[in-house]
Amino acid sequence: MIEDWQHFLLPYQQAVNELKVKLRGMRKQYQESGQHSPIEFVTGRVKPVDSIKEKMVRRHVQEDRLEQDMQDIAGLRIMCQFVEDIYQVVDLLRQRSDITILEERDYISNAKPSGYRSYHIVIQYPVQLVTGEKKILAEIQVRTLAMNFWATIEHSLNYKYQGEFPEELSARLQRAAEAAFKLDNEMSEIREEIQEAQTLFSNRSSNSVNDQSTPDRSTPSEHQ
Ligand code: 0O2
Ligand code: 0O2
Repeated sequence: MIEDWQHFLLPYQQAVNELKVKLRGMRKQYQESGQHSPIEFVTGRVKPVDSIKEKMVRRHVQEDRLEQDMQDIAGLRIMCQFVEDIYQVVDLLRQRSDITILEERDYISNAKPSGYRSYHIVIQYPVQLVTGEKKILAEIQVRTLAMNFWATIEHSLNYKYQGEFPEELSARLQRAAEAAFKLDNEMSEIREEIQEAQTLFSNRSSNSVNDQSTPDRSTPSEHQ
């Protein structure tokens, strides 16, 4: 019986915090080198205790098997602009020496019956505790902004209907998921043009920031 959930979840929180920094660092590196970043933004969370308990009942997970059998207590989400970026991110993750990939689930080419699309990766990640190293499981979901929009909406509706959608709503959601995927494919078609425009735009923005931050040396500073 887990009596102190906060204590149990501490390494998971540490893993989420560390992985957020690392994944956001990858985006920074692309930005610094003036390249398109396959990572648009990163979020992360530790599963709330109530959701853990609910999933334990739904998936018949015993408390003493929680660490091995519940893969998403630590959850990271990577949002991308284009479907191609998702596969680039997955490749980048495969090359990292600080994580071990245990499982990959491609719900992009194999959408779930609900219409849900994302690429799921289950990893093993070592956190350094004062008591020593602890390897924990974490789930990374990689998806486009359009997939994220759909999943966020569907998740809230799911909460309202407890998974028992009226047929009409369920059909509409499936159509919406296909429309979102069509949007992703349309954007992929003009990806090069979009990226070129974004590079121009970000160079212009950083130049104007530099212009503003460089003091005019011909006038004495107010602080002198
Ligand atoms: P910025 O400058 O806002 O981009 P934390 O770990 O404290 O940074 P927190 O509160 O735990 O973040 O939240 P979470 O859910 O992990 O991540 C929130 C981050 O995702 C924030 O970035 C949001 O800006 C970013 N985000 C959320 N939705 C969107 C979106 O639709 N588009 C974009 N581009 N970013 C989004 P930061 O790092 O706090 O900084
Ligand atoms: P949360 O934290 O509320 O998002 P299971 O959880 O039993 O359905 P399994 O096999 O453990 O499935 O893992 P799976 O299906 O690879 O991934 C589960 C997670 O993917 C879910 O977590 C959701 O985050 C997301 N997901 C999967 N299917 C759907 C879907 O149809 N709609 C939406 N919106 N998200 C989905 P949880 O447990 O729901 O937790």
